[in-house]
Amino acid sequence: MPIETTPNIWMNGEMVPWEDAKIHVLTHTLHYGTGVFEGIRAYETEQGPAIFRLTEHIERLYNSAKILGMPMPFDVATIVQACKDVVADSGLDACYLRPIAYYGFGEMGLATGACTTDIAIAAWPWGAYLGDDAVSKGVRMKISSWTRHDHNIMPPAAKTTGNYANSTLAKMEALNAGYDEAIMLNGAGLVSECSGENLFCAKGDVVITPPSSSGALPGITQDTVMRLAADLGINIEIGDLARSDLYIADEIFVVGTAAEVSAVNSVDDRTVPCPGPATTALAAAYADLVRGRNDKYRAWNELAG
Ligand code: PPE
Repeated sequence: MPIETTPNIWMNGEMVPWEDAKIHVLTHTLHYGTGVFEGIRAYETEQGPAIFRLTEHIERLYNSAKILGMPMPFDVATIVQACKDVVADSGLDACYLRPIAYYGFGEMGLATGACTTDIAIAAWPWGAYLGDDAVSKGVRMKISSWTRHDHNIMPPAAKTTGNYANSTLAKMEALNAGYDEAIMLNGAGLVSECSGENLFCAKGDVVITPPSSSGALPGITQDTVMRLAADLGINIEIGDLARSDLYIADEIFVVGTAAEVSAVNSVDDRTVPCPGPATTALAAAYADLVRGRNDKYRAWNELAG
């Protein structure tokens, strides 16, 4: 689906008209994948549009930059405020936000010492990432033939633009084979995560999600869902999962800012009961929370403007 445009994009401290928010073809990050980015959602709440866990997302952006060794030209508070300004400026009640920091035009070659970092923040409406039926009917998963990044190859805890070539290989392989999404194993053969979501797998009375040491991104939705599960009395543990654990699971769901809480109905054509009780309860609790209907976590609904 073509992107729905909004009036302006924030670039290095200024609002620039959407159609003028361009970069040079010799931008370092375009050539070498040396950018860091975030995906954040704003939701309509009774108090107005609120950006979910905005500060934590921007802190992760700065951690990604730190892992990459990328100097950042603004402080966290400035980028947090810029995101709030972008949502207010968009006039949207709900939207997806994409802050990105990249080495701009000026120097070529792999060394980044002489490069300056540019930051841009765009917002646009973005619907259900894995389809409108993802919660009720679930999605079809394929274990990817592509291995998730290793910590000493491309640090998976950094949301680096270049890391997503790996995710795109996995996603396209799954789509071309008629599936909805890819599950990636790490170099040791253990379950890591999906091309754009963290994974939870229930068996008996415990739900397991792989640790970030598996190569998974430390997901903000993953953390949110674990806190909601504790409140609901659902037993979630961080632990290792083998491919066969998925084949005989009682339920599986995947989570992310874009995908929210989405159910899985099969893995490599082995049927998984769907949607299971934990999936249904957590999807509903998450939908309420992000819309400001859970007083316990009100501080996570960061108002725009
Ligand atoms: N793993 C990966 C690889 C990932 O890309 C995401 C977010 C997650 C886990 C979940 O992280 P969090 O959003 O903090 O819960 N994927 C983004 C979509 C990527 C895309 O551009 O497409 C997102 O959900 O915004």
